[in-house]
Amino acid sequence: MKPVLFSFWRSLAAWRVRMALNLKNIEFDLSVVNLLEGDQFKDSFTHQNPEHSVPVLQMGEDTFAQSLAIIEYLNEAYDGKSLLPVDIKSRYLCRRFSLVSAADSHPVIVPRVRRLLAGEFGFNEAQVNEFCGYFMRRGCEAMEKLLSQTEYHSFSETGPYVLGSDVSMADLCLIPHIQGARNFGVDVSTYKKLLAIEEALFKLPEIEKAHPKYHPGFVKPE
Ligand SMILES: N[C@@H](CCC(=O)N[C@@H](CS)C(=O)NCC(=O)O)C(=O)O
Repeated sequence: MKPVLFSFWRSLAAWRVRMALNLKNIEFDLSVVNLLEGDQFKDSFTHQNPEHSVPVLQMGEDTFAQSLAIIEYLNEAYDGKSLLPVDIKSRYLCRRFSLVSAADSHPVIVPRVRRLLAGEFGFNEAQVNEFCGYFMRRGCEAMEKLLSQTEYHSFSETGPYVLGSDVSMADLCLIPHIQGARNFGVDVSTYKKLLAIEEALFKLPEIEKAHPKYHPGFVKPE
């Protein structure tokens, strides 16, 4: 039986995992969890993940959650393209870059935070978007600056991705981050290094086919 990924088109974290599965050449089915309609709180989903969030990856009897933990698991359990570098300093750099988005920006822009801001703190839609845009912009700025620092910049001589010639978990965090920033009105045109990496990544079919626009239920942002 194929693995099932519980996913939503707008989820940045589920997007990371779709790209990882494609890069590892693992066929999977999608099960849509509509986060805007509250599917994450239904009993049928809650027993999969008590955090009420996607992605969740069902593989046989096993259930996996937390996108970066899933990516590392897939990397260790499956042959094929490595999603993290082998050299331990490069692995650290990969994780550090990934966490700028996955740990420091993305967690504060998710639906549960937006609901809280609007419901408990009276933010209107523009204020919620401004709040989210602020954190996504900070993430973009940090990633763009990191790429200029010697330890990251030296990779750029070997290839177009965050860590040079090999696509890594860092790229899987960068792509959804840029789109997430756009979704909240951030002008990303100043982040030239991020945009160049994004463009190179979308030339890969494994990356292209994971785009939310191919996801069931996709709604084109206005
Ligand atoms: N750290 C988790 C984040 C999971 C997460 O918060 N996912 C969001 C979508 S990107 C979600 O399902 N949110 C549901 C909600 O906020 O109600 C990961 O990387 O997997």
